[in-house]
Amino acid sequence: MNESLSHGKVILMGEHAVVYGYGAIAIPLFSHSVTTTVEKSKADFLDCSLYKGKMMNAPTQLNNVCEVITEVKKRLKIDETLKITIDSQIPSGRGMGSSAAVVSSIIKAMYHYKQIFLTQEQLLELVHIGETIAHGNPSGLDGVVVNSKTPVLFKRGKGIVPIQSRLHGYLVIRDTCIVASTKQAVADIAELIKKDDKSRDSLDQLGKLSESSIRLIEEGNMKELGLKMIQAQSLLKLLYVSHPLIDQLVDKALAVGALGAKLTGGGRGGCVIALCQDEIVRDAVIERWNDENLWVLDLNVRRVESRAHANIALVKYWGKEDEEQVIPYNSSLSLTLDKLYTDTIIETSDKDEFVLDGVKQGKSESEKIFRFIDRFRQLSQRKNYIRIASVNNFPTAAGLASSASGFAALATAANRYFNLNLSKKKLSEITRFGSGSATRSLFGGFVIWQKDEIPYAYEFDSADWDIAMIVVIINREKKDVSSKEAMRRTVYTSPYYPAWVENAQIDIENIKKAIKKHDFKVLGEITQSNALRMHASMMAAIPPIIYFQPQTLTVLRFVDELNKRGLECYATMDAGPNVKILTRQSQVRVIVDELASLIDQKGIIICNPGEGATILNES
Ligand code: 2P0
Repeated sequence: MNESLSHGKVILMGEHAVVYGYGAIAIPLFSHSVTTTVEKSKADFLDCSLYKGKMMNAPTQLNNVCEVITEVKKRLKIDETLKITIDSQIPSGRGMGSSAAVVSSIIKAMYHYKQIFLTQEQLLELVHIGETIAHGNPSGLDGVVVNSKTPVLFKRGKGIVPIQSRLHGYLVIRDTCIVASTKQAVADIAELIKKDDKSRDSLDQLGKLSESSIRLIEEGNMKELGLKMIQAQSLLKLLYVSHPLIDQLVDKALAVGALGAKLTGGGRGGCVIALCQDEIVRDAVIERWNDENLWVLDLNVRRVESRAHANIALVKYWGKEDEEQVIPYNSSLSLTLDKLYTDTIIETSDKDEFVLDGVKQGKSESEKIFRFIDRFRQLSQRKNYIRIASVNNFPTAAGLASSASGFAALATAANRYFNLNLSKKKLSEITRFGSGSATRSLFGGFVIWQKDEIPYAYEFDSADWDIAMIVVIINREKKDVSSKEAMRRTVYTSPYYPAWVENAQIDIENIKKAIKKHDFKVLGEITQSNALRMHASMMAAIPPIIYFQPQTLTVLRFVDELNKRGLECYATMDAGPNVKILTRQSQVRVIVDELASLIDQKGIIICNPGEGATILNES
């Protein structure tokens, strides 16, 4: 069985003005879709809400559907007879793109049935055949929007441009159930503007409102967009295309806090839309509009995918002055790595769920993640459930900074999903509650996590000089003492801890100078001694924390030996047995060849400086 989906559409701004060359903006109505299935059958058979029976006996309202099916059968050389089942949730005859969505879903399902690739051009051309039968002279707008993932701007004769929407909140749509002729409304306006300059002026203003709304949609400026909708409604009223019921519904929506409300489509009946910034206003509008013929379009992003790279500290963060507020004892400095990263998807769901590397996580892991997510929920006032799926392209929790890239990717996706638009600095202030080192993975190159009243991270240097890091994996298994617990134990029980903090503060100042001067020798020496001092402080804790394994020592001594032979390489380690070698891109090959006698090649990852966290895609 082959199933294909298309959705409805709603016009946000620009109806009527579009006839005079201005742009109109339409939004895909994801909440309302059509699904079509195609299967072999004894006769050509149609099954939809309007009709169930042989295609040859279908009523004339389905002429568009039958014509398109015949045309596709011809093009794809389908000789067998088919049963086509159409399940549409889009009300027909309401300007919501029902006919285009139905026809387009059928076309996609038939191509899928024949396993033939369908291009966008072929799809639109075939939809046009159906739309010409249904509407006479279609603009082509519906065919595009019912298959689009983004809002679109449509201009007569100029085609369609996608708009990257940052809108959030909800659009409530209410059917007045008054049937009106769009054709008549268009003709009446044409007469009106011939006689009356003021009407011409209203029409121009309407067109300009529509075009200036594009920027507001891209910026997610809901308030301004709402005001433009209110102005558009007044102008449409002046052009005599509103209706007393439309006016009443608009007033009711505005009275309960909608940011804007107006008719959509031809007017004099049809549908009304209200723009609502949150769930509270949405529900208030639904209550005031109290009707069965009412739909809600969720404008919020439904799926975001982000990527953040791991970072390795050259001056480490080890210990919290304030555990609850996650204030480190000292500032730290790291290098972001290009080859190690986490990809995270956040999507709207009917329950909270966290999946890591394809495995659904249990209560305690999930609770930690969702406590973090609740900070974003609180800021955005969006309370819906989400599914989080993260994939690390390297071993998790083995001292390779997976929590750093993990929480940085999660924070980046959440910032977008919850439409907060926080700057990276602000985002780093929240990210620390997931993991301190994750603040640094938001940025690329050399990054500092600055100790302060509210600690924050920033890019210190882009690292676009001859720098590389070789990651040597000695053990891929999850460590048995978490860094959080190891830090705490070191702070409370190690007599060397105060000396570590004092020294780290000196290291950070000196390493900054070395980076600015591109002094690789000093950079490497500080990196190596800082890591060993961190491990010395934790070995002195009670009970001791020993992340070293026999091979760790072998590699450390090997690096030391290479260094003595004149190669520029220095070792660092984190909360695990694996070793990272800071070196020059120009010396990587020699070092890796030398390492081959000690370490399996599969355990060696060659990294260059990496970029900051980014959004990979969204819909
Ligand atoms: C660092 N590490 O600077 C140090 C060096 C490991 C060794 O930061 O408790 O997972 O979640 O803030 O960030 C690892 O600790 O600790 C870490 P929390 P995190 O990279």
